[in-house]
Amino acid sequence: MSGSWKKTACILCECNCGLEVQLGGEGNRHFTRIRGDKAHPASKGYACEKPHRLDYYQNGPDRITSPLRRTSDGTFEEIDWGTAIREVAERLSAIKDEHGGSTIFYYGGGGQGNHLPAAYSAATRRALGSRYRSSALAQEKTGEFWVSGRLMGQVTRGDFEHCEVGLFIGKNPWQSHGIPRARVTLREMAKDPKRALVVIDPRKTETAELADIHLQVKPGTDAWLLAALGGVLVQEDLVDHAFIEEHVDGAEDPIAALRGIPVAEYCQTAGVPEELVREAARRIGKAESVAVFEDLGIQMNRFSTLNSYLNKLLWVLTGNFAKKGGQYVPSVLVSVAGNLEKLGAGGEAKRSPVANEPIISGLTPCNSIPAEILSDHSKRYRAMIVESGNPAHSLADSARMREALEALDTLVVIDIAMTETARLADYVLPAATQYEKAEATFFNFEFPHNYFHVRQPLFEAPEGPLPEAEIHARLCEALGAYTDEDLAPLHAAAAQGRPAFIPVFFAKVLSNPKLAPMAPVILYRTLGPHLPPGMQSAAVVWGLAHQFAAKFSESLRRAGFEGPSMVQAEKLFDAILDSPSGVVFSVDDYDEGWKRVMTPNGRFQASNPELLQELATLVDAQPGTGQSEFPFVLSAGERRSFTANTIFRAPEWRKKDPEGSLRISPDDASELGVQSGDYVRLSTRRGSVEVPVEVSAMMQPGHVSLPNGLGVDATGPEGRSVRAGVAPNELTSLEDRDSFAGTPWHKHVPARIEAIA
Ligand SMILES: Nc1nc2c(c(=O)[nH]1)N[C@H]1C(S)=C(S)[C@@H](COP(=O)(O)OP(=O)(O)OC[C@H]3O[C@@H](n4cnc5c(=O)[nH]c(N)nc54)[C@H](O)[C@@H]3O)O[C@H]1N2
Ligand SMILES: Nc1nc2c(c(=O)[nH]1)N[C@H]1C(S)=C(S)[C@@H](COP(=O)(O)OP(=O)(O)OC[C@H]3O[C@@H](n4cnc5c(=O)[nH]c(N)nc54)[C@H](O)[C@@H]3O)O[C@H]1N2
Ligand code: SF4
Ligand SMILES: [Mo]
Repeated sequence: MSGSWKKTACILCECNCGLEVQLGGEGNRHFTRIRGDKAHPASKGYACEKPHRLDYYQNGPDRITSPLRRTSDGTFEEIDWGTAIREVAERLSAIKDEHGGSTIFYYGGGGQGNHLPAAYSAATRRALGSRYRSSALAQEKTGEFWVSGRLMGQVTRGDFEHCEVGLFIGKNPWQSHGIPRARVTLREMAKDPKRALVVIDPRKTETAELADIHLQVKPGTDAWLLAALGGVLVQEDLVDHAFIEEHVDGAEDPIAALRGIPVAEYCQTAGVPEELVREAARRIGKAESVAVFEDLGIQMNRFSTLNSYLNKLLWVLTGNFAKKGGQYVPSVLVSVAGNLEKLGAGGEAKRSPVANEPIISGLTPCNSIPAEILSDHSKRYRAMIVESGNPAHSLADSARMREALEALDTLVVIDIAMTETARLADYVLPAATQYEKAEATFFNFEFPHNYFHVRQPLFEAPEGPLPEAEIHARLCEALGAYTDEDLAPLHAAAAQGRPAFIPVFFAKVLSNPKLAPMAPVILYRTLGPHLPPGMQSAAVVWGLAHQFAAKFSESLRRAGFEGPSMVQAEKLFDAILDSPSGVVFSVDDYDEGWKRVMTPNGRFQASNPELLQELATLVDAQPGTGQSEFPFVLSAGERRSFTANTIFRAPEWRKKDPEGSLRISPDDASELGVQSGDYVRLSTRRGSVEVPVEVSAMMQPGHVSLPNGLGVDATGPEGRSVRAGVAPNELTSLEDRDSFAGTPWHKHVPARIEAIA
């Protein structure tokens, strides 16, 4: 007998494809069948190979089922929730009283599919007076955010479904996805003779194999290549003068700089034939529409912020914005990039308290976190809350990161599993998994139709773990952020239904400076119990729906939600609760983009003097590692068929290559005298490991690549610790980072390789 299909979503990458699942096995607590959900508005039945292994997440090793407290001998003891919440609140309050709330640092807030914790933790952070925070975004996207903030006060995405030319720079969407139904979209682009797929990657990736033009750049030389592409656009007059005239200020500065680019010389530095670069530039310049996606290959590499700028110039100077197939600004429920308007002309980023590093989108650069802790500065970070993140594994220089985490007065970790970070904590608070509570992602970037999906829980949480909303509500209550009396009128109104609740919530909470910052947990406590069973954690989404309606009433109306904005918000929230496959909440016209450009005059501001200055330094800069001791460039953290950050801890989830081989070119392998499966010693300035190699025609000589997410310490079947593969950040350094955004150069780690006799 086959069971019934239940709807949910995949949590393994930002796409969050809709899934249908069947449950069974012991206690009915396992996934037995999984398939794509055809009713999901974005993925439409698509799913890659990874979600079929999701039972290794839901029933993975090292699940935490009780709050834990570190004892004096370094082991953990189980404590009850009452004790855990009271002690965490007391210890953090003491730090706040003595040193100020700004010394309490928050990291994380969600992975690829769970962003409600970020919404609820905002209340705890405010109750503590915490000011500094960070997340994985501050080791990949903040450089791009800074460039986009300066350019237009917004972040853009590309319309790959409709573009004539699709350009991927340091991005391998065949494996990493990042656009809906990636493999379908890529194949369509490749098949259509009128369209072109252009890929910039030093490897012949699965995406590059499909490409019409593959610019197989030498690792770390994208700045030269992108400058050359821009140079051809300007020098062959392929720019869109009418668009620039109408929409762009300050274009003359980058145009003058690009006019002076020695194209032939820069192509040679980048290792790409000049004719192919010219062909790509002409294809881009003449296309009806161009969509671009830059990702880790250039964002975690030398000149990363300059790369982002040069990439934006390609589509700004060719007028590929606010039209079908070009760049767009999605309407979002929550902006993961934060408010970028302040970065507009002359805007200054805030600075971190100890290392004085730029804070972009409110995030402390990940590579400066150890320096913010390991210091005797009075403003140093003394306590830290880590939620749904594993910085001891995922941030540069794990050894230094562990030292910093251990030096904190108090480390509190909220996770489902005993991670590398949790093992260093003073308190570990166990969370329900993403399939045991209502959850949602704020990676909603589609256009012209955008969608949102609150997933309904599939399982009851076991005795012990709690959803983050409950954890944060209890912490705020223990911190005395609000009282039962404060909530009494809200409880009474909520019992009468949402129409009665709205005015009371606005009057008692939003117009009360003490309670407004607590809005997320107050909604959870008061509105939450009146939501459908299991959906209490979705309460904060009601507030987001109201915020969205106030700002994007037209987009909502086009999506079918009519009426005044208050009514639209209520209809939207009902639709979210009633749509187990997700709901289209926003429909836009292409030219809507112009209303979303947040510069004072609504025009792009294309001149960026700091980055133009850096562009000028390329003439004298050298490609390569520049270190004869470390002649190889190691890209540490490649996305492969069976990698998913550290969401899975059980190595068996991987169907192939359980140890995560180091990919190496055939030439380098024969020079070293190694074959696939042989072990080599891989060394960098920070560490040295033994790893099996895979001789791969994808790789060019001098470039080697390790997968991401491996090397976690899981507990195996007999209680023994098992570690499969290399933890990439045992090999990376804090100093290897961008000078503007502080983002790490994980894809450009100087390395040495020796055969093992
Ligand atoms: N399967 C899988 N998918 C994932 C994830 C996962 O763990 N596994 N993680 C998700 C997350 S969090 C993210 S941020 C995205 C990241 O998605 P991607 O950025 O696509 O992933 P990577 O494989 O890290 O890097 C992309 C490419 O950069 C190339 N590269 C290396 N050096 C250079 C260089 O010098 N120049 C250029 N132009 N390219 C270079 C690599 O060869 C690689 O093909 O993936 C998401 N999707
Ligand atoms: N060298 C190198 N390092 C890299 C990268 C690279 O390419 N190279 N890539 C970087 C990138 S792009 C990213 S995004 C980061 C990712 O690294 P992190 O941001 O650290 O994220 P994850 O590894 O996904 O860890 C997510 C954590 O959330 C926990 N979790 C899962 N579900 C829940 C839940 O419902 N509630 C709670 N509270 N916890 C939950 C998991 O157990 C896990 O510990 O890694 C980065 N690190
Ligand atoms: S593309 Fe991403 S979200 Fe979709 S099924 Fe694959 S891993 Fe999951
Ligand atoms: Mo990421």
